[in-house]
Amino acid sequence: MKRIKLFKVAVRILLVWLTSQLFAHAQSNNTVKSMPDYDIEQVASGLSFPWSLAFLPNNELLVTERTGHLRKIVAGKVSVPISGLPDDIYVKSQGGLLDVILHPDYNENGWIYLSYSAGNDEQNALKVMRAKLKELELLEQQVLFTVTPSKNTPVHFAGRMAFLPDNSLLITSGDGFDFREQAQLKTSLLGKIIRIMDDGSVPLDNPFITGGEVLTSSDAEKLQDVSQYIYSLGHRNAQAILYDPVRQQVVANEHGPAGGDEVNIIEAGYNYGWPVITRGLDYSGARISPFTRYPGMQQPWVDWTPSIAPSGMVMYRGEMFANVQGDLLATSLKFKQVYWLQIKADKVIHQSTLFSEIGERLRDIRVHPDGSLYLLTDAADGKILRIAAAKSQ
Ligand SMILES: [Ca+2]
Repeated sequence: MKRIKLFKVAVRILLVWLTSQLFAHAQSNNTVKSMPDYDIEQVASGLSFPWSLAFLPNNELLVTERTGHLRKIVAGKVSVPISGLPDDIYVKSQGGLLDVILHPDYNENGWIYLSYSAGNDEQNALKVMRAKLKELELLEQQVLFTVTPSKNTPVHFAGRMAFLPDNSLLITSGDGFDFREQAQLKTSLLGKIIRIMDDGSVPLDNPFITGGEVLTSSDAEKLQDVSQYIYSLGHRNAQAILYDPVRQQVVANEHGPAGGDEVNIIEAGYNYGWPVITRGLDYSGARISPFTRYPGMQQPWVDWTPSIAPSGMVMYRGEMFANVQGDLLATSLKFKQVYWLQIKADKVIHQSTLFSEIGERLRDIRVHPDGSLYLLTDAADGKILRIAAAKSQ
């Protein structure tokens, strides 16, 4: 009898211990973090569909307006348009002046990189240029890259850029909407992530380069082979791309059709599936593909079905919001808020939304060197908003 009682007690202790261990494990894996108190401050307004933002030294800002202007903002004052932009910028529907980023060695070399759609209704393409800024004038302009083939739709240009540690530049290129099958072709740069060096040359370790040989302008035929510029394929319309130096990862998001918006961890040479695999439907409700999986094609890291229409995205590495460290923040055009994707051990363990009180379509999010968040609203009277930890009382 005594032995049985002892056994029962032991089992009970073991069960209690196991339960506590399981509970602790669940807690440590799923601890949902919350945002501390914050203040939202308006930095600037009166911007025409602002698309992207870069932080210059001395707390000055550069902002692109999709409608074709680049402006500098000093102490909340918006400048007149900066001169020296190309004269072939194609402003229509989703096209116009798009991304702006600084070279990683900007303080030494002064290079500013811009993406834009160029051309006309019949023939247009995404281009990337660089230039140096002197007061309100762009100088030493160089067009570094033009997506081929050109297309005849005013949508799905993509156009986001991010530098890698070796000073190569990743560029997202959209599928042009009517040309989705080209996202799977290595002979087309539509529906791709493209990689060039900071001077526009071909990085010799690009995944589809032919034999790793150095190409010069005399190799005209080989230069026609656009596959050497491809970093990854099977993308629809990637509206954000970033490099996280801590996890040493490239992360991009993209718009699906109706459903099937995605976040992907981007690896050189991988195929992300569009339009062969998708969880989205055509806008008509028709099925685009019967497949959500296919051999040799990557599954999304995150799938947003129904769509949220993600736009800008950052991996937060600032100091101001310690709770958000190492997590993704993505703006949403459709739901007018920021999606906070909490990451643990390379897994998105929780999603929540922030800043819905702003109540406007959001185009971009950037982290200021001081750790505060800058948001761009997508409007004819667009604003720059700054979100900072609330000052202690
Ligand atoms: Ca995909």
